Amino acid sequence: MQPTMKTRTSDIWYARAQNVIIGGVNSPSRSYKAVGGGTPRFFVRGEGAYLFDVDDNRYIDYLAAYGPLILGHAHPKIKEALLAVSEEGTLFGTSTPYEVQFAEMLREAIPSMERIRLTNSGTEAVMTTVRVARAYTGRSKILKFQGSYHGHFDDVLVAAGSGPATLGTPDSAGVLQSVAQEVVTTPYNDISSYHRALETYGAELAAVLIEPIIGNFGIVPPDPDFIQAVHQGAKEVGALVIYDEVITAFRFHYGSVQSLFNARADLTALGKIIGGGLPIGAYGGRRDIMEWVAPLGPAYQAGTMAGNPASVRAGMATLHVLKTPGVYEDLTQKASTLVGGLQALAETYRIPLTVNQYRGAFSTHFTDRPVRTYQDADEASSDLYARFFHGMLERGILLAPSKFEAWFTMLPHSEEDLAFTLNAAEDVFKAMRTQL
Ligand code: KE4
Repeated sequence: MQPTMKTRTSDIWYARAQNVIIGGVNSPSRSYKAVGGGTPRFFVRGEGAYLFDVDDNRYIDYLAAYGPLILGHAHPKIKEALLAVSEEGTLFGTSTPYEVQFAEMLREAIPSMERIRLTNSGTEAVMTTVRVARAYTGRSKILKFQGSYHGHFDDVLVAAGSGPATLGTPDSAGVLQSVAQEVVTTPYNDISSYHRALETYGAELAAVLIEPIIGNFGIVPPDPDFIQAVHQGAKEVGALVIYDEVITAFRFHYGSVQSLFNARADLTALGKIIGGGLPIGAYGGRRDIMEWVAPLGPAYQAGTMAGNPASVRAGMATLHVLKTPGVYEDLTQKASTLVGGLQALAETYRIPLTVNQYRGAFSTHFTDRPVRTYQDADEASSDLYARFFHGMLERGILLAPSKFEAWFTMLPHSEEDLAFTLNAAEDVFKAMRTQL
């Protein structure tokens, strides 16, 4: 029986946090509300594949800060970059050579980004691609896929309407009905619904906004012909295609999903990994579209910290490490070891489990059915995920506190870490079996 972990100091910090930070967290994802509650652990140190909480418990980390920490924590090259920044100055409010070098690295990896602008978050990046698409096309509506998350700006905090290809309804208080009415939502991996939406709203569509490989209702790759249908349909109605690659860029290989799918987005939004653990976002695309952005054009976007030396130099350091041959094969191998082990254990202990993997990332859905759409992911058991999450946490494995997130491998995950993880999972499945 696993000794119960000491969490007293996290309890104290959580009580104190709730007196000043709303919900005690600076992002709702970090609360444990989606996994039946409990005290979010408070962490003070990361080292390679591990995080250490305020009670000095060690966790093997598969959250990877929701994706950015592909190199692991406190990587020497990141330390080096940030030491230089701390000595030379963190922010000038001016142009710097670093942001030029960084933007050139991004374009070299993602050629469809002919012109680029740096921002401070993925939300800002996606939000601006929507604004620029509306400016360029002169159209007001966007189409997004149900269950996808694109950040917290109004246009995308929109839930699916009643039917499969309908106008959205606000998915957050404070989002206006008039804003939601400009958003068409349709199920991912559903070509006929997509075509129906285009028939009804195509002439009004500025853009189709897609996570080309879903990362926000687990990892869900597109069906073989889906991506091609998305591009073809958008082209036929004169809408742009925006790839939200905040999760996917540099996650699966050195570049974007576009080169894996032999596709070319009109606009692309980036974030997470490219900042090396610092605040970052970037958007870019076709030169004729991007030239609508101020100061060249009338579409405005700005930011005090945009392109700041700290985020940019940490980002460049990260990309340089990710260029190392074999890096992505190694991440994929780690994920495959975990996926194979989890599937075998779920079978042994008769736990309903579907695992979706794409190279170095995967997601665990407590259902015995395939997960290809948001609805499939939503119907998977929240209760079983919550039990799994807490059971693994108690045993020193940190997963995302939501059944809709993914496991991310990191460079420093060792064979021993993977074996330790699978042993913990066996323990938890054993305990879950007795409660099923
Ligand atoms: P940020 O504004 O959080 O940097 O990026 C927003 C965003 C945009 N697009 C996609 C596909 C994203 O996944 C995200 C942010 N992802 C979430 C969780 N999957 C971040 C976690 C959080 O909000 O705390």
